[in-house]
Amino acid sequence: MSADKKIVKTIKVLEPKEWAAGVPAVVSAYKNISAQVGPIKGTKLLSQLNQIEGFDCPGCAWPDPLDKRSTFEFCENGAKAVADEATLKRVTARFFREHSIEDLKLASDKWLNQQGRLAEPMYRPPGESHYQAISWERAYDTIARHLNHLESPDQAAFYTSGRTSNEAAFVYQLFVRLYGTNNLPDCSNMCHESSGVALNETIGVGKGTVSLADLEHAEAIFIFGQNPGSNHPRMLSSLQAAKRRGAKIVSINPLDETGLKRFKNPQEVEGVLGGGTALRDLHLPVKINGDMALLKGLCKVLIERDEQTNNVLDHDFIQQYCHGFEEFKQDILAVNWPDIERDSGVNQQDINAAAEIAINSKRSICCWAMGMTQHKNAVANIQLITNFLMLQGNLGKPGAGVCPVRGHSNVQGDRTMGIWEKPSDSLLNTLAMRYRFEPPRAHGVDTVECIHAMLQNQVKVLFAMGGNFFRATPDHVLTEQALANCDLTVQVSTKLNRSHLHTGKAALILPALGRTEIDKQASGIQTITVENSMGVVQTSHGKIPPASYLLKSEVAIVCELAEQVFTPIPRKKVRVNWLALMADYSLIRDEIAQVIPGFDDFNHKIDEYGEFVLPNPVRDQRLFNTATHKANFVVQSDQTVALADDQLLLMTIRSHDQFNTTVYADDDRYRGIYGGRDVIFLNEADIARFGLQAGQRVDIHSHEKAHAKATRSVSGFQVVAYDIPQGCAAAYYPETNNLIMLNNVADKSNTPAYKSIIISLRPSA
Ligand SMILES: Nc1nc2c(c(=O)[nH]1)N[C@H]1C(S)=C(S)[C@@H](COP(=O)(O)OP(=O)(O)OC[C@H]3O[C@@H](n4cnc5c(=O)[nH]c(N)nc54)[C@H](O)[C@@H]3O)O[C@H]1N2
Ligand SMILES: Nc1nc2c(c(=O)[nH]1)N[C@H]1C(S)=C(S)[C@@H](COP(=O)(O)OP(=O)(O)OC[C@H]3O[C@@H](n4cnc5c(=O)[nH]c(N)nc54)[C@H](O)[C@@H]3O)O[C@H]1N2
Ligand SMILES: [Mo]
Repeated sequence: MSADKKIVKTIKVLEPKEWAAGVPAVVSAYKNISAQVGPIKGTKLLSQLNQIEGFDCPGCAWPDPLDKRSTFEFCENGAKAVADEATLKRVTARFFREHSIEDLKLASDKWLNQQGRLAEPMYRPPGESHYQAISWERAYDTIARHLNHLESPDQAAFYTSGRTSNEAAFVYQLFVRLYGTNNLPDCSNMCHESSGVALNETIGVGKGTVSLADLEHAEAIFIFGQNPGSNHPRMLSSLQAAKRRGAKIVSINPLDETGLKRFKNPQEVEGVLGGGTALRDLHLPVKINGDMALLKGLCKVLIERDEQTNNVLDHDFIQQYCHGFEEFKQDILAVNWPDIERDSGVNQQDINAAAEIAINSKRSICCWAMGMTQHKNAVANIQLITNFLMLQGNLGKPGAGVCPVRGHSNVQGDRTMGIWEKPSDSLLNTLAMRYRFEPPRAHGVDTVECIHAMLQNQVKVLFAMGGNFFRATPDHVLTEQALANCDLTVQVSTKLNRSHLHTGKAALILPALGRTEIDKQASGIQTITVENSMGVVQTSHGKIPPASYLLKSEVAIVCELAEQVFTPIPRKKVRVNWLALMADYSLIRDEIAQVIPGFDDFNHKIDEYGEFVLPNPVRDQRLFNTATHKANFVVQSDQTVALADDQLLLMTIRSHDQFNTTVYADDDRYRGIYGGRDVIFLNEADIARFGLQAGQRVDIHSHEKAHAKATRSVSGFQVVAYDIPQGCAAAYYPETNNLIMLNNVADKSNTPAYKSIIISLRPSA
């Protein structure tokens, strides 16, 4: 066995980089793909990435330009995602004979992923130490037997990660609801749920309101808690275009992320040879979770200036479209600068400078990602961002709006297709009418609730469509126990990960086709569709032969399973011809067109144009489908996390060489970290205050609240002195997930507060 057991070696720390992309990004893209599939096939694959007739990048959800796509419409990290999926290495039955599950638990996330593509269905019988090969028929039969023996359909839960296509997501939610439950937790519960909840309450739509064109026409762009240089690299091209048109860019982030400093566009000669484009005009080094105070400060400057000049706020917009302005104004005017400075960690002068940029802009956009959504008060954060924009009428006009930048490439589309534990009545009513059944009405469990339900033996079967449930969720101690309580856990996957090792009593691995692969069904080669972060629905065509003849598409897996599950109940089967849908995905799109608003003429639209834009009432008509029928100002009470003297607030973040729980390599080039991931970034003053030294190893302990005893810990993290506000710390996800308690979640959205963890440090033994 050669799984790389953990060896502690010194991690090399260099100065963070001053610019992003450029030649190193291109070199890294080609190096990665060549290493996995060879140079010729690699170059060919990259040339098909994000082209109209090619495949959609399985990386992030950043949109492709609608009109002018360059031949290099991909980024370094998109190339890594493609290379990772297209790898020539395979995990076969032999691999599982050679490695016991216990042994594999000792391997790193990186090593597990590097073993290659899962090539055949595998089964772990109860009590066995190894997985064994199983046929698809027997695998379906095993799942169907478990599902059909549960006392209630609510004893099963069906997770989704965000790579699943619209077609697969639609048949999946239909199957689950026909089976009888709304237990459809998804990765969104851990990601942008806070954005959805916040925006639904304030503006009546759970999605962003801007398009790529808006971004390029904005006069000011505020970027809160996002690291696009690593996680949405193609966004840098849009920011560059905006910059060249004279836009001002403000970054609000505890870290001065390299990607927002300066960008060398690898698609331009200037980007290869020249000095690149400076992006952010201003960086506000906010303390972790200091954004509410900062946003209140920004709103205060705008409101007070308007009292003097009467030309800052858009009074017509507020009058005609908004609700609750007076109360909001009084609340904002009541906050004082010493409190704002203390709670945000940013001084009044810098907040004034940012407000000045807003005041001088007629069209402003706010972008944000996980730095805003993964705190206890995440929903309040996002409502304040929205309210800040509303003050100047920055909703529903060109060049302005809210822009939550999504994570997984189809996480937004999966929601649109009905992957949601809290479905709307209108979706359920439409499903009821079209498929003539009474859908379950009670809301299902979200991701955190699912873990609680498994712990209490209320959920006994977990079926996961993609993702890495065990590793992505909080509190490994409890989550492992929760999964072990299940009678059966099923992972539909492309690559080996920890969720295949921490399982229920019995476990199945069902290997699926990836986005890059040709999907051939009875009627011929199939097209799938996805929806990007800006509400554009696009087609994707797999280009390479499947990694193994035993792989099945996610659509096929759902349809064949549904056939099997509903066989003893023919009444349910007749409503949907699963095998016909599986044979021809355009029939699924016909169903989607009947059920999901905005998809009329779905097949025709994609045949004709390849892509189309979904309606957005706020963007298109300034229509706010909220309880008040207006855009709501919301008064937020202050919520700072209290810390004891020996405690810090930890945010868990992504490196440049990972995709969520998939670790490609141990480097984080932009932040200057090489050869390891077990690091903790600290301010020099804190290092001195705790009597530590850079380079030393520490154990990290987490606490439920200030002064409380430690509950969880991880050990052997190398201290790195970094430009981060005092009292704050940063470390990589997922190595630190065990530190997050299951009940440390955001109000209203129930998203784990992955970026607000109270910790203390002790030197490692
Ligand atoms: N290559 C690559 N691409 C990806 C992913 C990946 O792992 N790798 N993941 C995908 C997914 S699912 C998602 S959700 C996105 C994630 O994209 P991001 O949200 O950019 O990812 P994170 O690394 O979690 O970074 C959060 C940023 O928020 C900052 N931050 C943390 N706490 C706070 C705070 O309290 N206030 C403020 N203002 N800032 C804060 C951090 O310093 C960091 O810059 O990327 C997607 N794209
Ligand atoms: N501490 C901490 N934890 C976090 C976060 C954080 O910032 N900090 N971020 C959270 C966020 S934003 C998210 S979105 C979640 C991510 O949670 P998940 O989406 O559950 O996790 P991923 O790591 O994206 O899942 C990777 C696995 O998906 C499978 N896979 C890849 N492509 C496909 C495909 O096309 N089909 C199928 N069936 N399987 C596929 C592969 O087997 C791979 O191992 O993690 C959350 N967890
Ligand atoms: Mo995400």
